[in-house]
Amino acid sequence: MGSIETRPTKPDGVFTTTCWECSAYCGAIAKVEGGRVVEFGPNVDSPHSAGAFCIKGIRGAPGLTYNPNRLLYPHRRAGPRGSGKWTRISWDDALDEIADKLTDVRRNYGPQSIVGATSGAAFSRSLVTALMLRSIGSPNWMINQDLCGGCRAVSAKVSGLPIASGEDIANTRCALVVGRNSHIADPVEWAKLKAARQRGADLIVIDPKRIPAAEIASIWIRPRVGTDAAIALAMIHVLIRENRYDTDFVRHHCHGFDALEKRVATFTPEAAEKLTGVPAATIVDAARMYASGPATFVSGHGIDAASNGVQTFRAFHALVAISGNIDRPGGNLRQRLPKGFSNYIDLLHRPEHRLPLAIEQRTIGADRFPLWAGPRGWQTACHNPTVIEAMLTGKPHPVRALYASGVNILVTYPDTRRTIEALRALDFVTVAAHQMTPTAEWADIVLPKTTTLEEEEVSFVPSGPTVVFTRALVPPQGQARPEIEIATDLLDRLEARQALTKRVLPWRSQRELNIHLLGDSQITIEQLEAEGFVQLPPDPVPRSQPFPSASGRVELYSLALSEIGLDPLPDYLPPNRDDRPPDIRSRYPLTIVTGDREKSYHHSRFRDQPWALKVSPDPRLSIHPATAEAHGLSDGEWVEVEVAGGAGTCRLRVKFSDAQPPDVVSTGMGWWRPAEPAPHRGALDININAALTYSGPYDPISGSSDIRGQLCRITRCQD
Ligand SMILES: Nc1nc2c(c(=O)[nH]1)N[C@H]1C(S)=C(S)[C@@H](COP(=O)(O)OP(=O)(O)OC[C@H]3O[C@@H](n4cnc5c(=O)[nH]c(N)nc54)[C@H](O)[C@@H]3O)O[C@H]1N2
Ligand SMILES: Nc1nc2c(c(=O)[nH]1)N[C@H]1C(S)=C(S)[C@@H](COP(=O)(O)OP(=O)(O)OC[C@H]3O[C@@H](n4cnc5c(=O)[nH]c(N)nc54)[C@H](O)[C@@H]3O)O[C@H]1N2
Ligand code: SF4
Ligand SMILES: [Mo]
Repeated sequence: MGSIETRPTKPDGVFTTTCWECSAYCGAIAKVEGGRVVEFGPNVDSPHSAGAFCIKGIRGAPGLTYNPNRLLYPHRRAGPRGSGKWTRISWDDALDEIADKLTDVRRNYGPQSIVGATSGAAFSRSLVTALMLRSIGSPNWMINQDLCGGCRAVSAKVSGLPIASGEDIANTRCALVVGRNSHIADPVEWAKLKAARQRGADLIVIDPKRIPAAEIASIWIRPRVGTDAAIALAMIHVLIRENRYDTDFVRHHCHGFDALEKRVATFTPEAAEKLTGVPAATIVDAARMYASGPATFVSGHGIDAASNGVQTFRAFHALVAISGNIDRPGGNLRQRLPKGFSNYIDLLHRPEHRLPLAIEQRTIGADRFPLWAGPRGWQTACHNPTVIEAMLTGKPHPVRALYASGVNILVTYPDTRRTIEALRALDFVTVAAHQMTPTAEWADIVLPKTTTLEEEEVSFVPSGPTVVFTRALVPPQGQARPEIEIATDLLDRLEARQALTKRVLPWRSQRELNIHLLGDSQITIEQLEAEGFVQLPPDPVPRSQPFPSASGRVELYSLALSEIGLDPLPDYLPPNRDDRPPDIRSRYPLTIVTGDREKSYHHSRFRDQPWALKVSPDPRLSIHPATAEAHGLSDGEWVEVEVAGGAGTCRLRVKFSDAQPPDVVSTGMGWWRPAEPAPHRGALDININAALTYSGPYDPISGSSDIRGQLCRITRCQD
């Protein structure tokens, strides 16, 4: 297409930019020579990341862009779906065909039978995909946040406590780190934690695994997997019993303290010891250390993505509130955007970008999880497992077409086989990607997407506070295009076919969207282009400002939950394995944790890059040497892993490690092998999600599934 061939070339030089490979948004410096990024590394002058960076930025971002296996042109499948045979086609042919197919599906089954899949609204591609779907008339799009930070977000919402990213580690006297391995997941946060420790702040780490933070902790608490809520409730119990809570903050800013006090009455440290395996005295010590504050709660995925995840976060959020650690230096600070600036989640909720309420209420999963899916949901997205069910059964209504972008659902959703069956059942699948992922292999048409070095983004990072800019450093390789250009071109074609409900994606380029995000903030795109980022003066939220809840207070007793008949108070919900009968427990003697992050990979990305494969060539199962010995296993051996109530098996390589307790094994996620044969490329073999189920149980509030804490057994592989 003309617009692609005439794209302006970009100048050579050295530029400030922002790495967009993950939501740490590290400030970066890029060197461009001959139209190619030849160096990509940390910017020590970045106000928020201050030189922190990781190998995924240095090697991964250029590696993805200049990958010899990069998808550079649109392709149509040339054999049956999943045959691995493809023909290169033009953008015009690709988009016309997609428009024709979607028009047919829309006419035959209704707009809601077309569904999107993206990662989540931290990225523009997800907003764009959601608004594209809405324009077609479908409120249905899947995000992977039910497997990520969804429980934290829903708890924050129903508690009226928007404190995500507001950890004031720099000024704290105590950091309470729960289910978070910043050492790998977030180099910016890890640098801050280490600095806090060096200047004498305390560090309490709650993690079943002896991670690097546990090694430098004042107190390391090692709970049974999935039982953290009991620790938080017992800490609240101690604070109240010993009168160590902030009576002033509770009186003026909390709702439901008396009810909370009653709820925690039975959660003595001794009771929590029985549930969690953590000595009561340790819980008391931790509670006192935390209460002496100011203390900041740093939380992670280790207590999220679970069928009891929202209640676990509710308990910690209540602890943060009654200790008065909110909107106080060194505590957890409420976050707000710079005046006039918008973020993607805001835009998703703005009336001008929405469908009529009656349609949005039919978002798949909104009937069952109204605080997750549909108009009242955090990001308004669907409940994924219910969508997969709909793809397979046509219930609650048919789903016949999928547009997936920037997500590798075949590898990253639990129950790989079922995801494949669901994709097979569809009439039409489009995947926008950087390479032929196992998800893309099940498409009818694949579209080449630009990478973080080729497209621009604008974002607000609360620490700093800074508005950061990701520069389109180089023109796209091949015919890759940014999401927004794909979406507008497709919507034009659908409009010509009278297949739109209401055009709610008004911007035609990434630049237009970014200018819209900057809004009336007084920050201009020209300023960002010149300087790479704009640091703003600190803008703390005063405590006197009402909290975003029905009562205007932090809701220890949540009115939003009580209104829909759910438990309004935080509680301990035991991990599901505790309900398993004895025969299952003896057949599956171990507990599995999945999702250990690896420095060289970002989920399923970089899996064919030589530098990454050199660091980590095979998927590992960390196992205590004593347990391995009892199983007759040696280091490096391949084992088959089967999860109780799971969906299949997967193969992993034993790695001896005494970091986790003897009854716990842990593994990563995101494994596939790009060099292996299509369509699965190892995704049914070495990917832990081939062994997990996505069919429940679900968190009653967020609909999240368990990706850890199940019983499992391992057997030596025969070959
Ligand atoms: N290099 C790299 N960095 C990444 C990513 C990546 O793929 N690669 N992914 C990014 C994304 S999207 C995310 S969501 C984050 C996730 O990163 P984190 O938020 O750090 O989450 P995890 O690594 O899943 O787990 C953190 C810790 O939780 C512990 N844990 C497991 N079960 C429990 C439990 O029951 N209780 C407690 N208290 N702890 C438990 C684990 O032992 C682990 O040490 O990482 C981000 N950063
Ligand atoms: N068992 C288990 N499952 C898990 C987890 C776990 O711990 N255990 N973790 C969960 C978590 S926290 C997360 S966040 C998810 C991650 O799940 P995914 O988001 O599916 O993971 P990625 O591998 O990052 O997939 C992104 C894909 O999109 C491509 N991509 C990257 N940027 C862009 C872009 O700008 N546009 C487009 N079109 N494509 C792009 C990448 O090349 C890659 O192929 O996995 C979840 N699944
Ligand atoms: S942590 Fe690594 S991948 Fe994430 S933004 Fe920073 S450099 Fe990029
Ligand atoms: Mo995530």
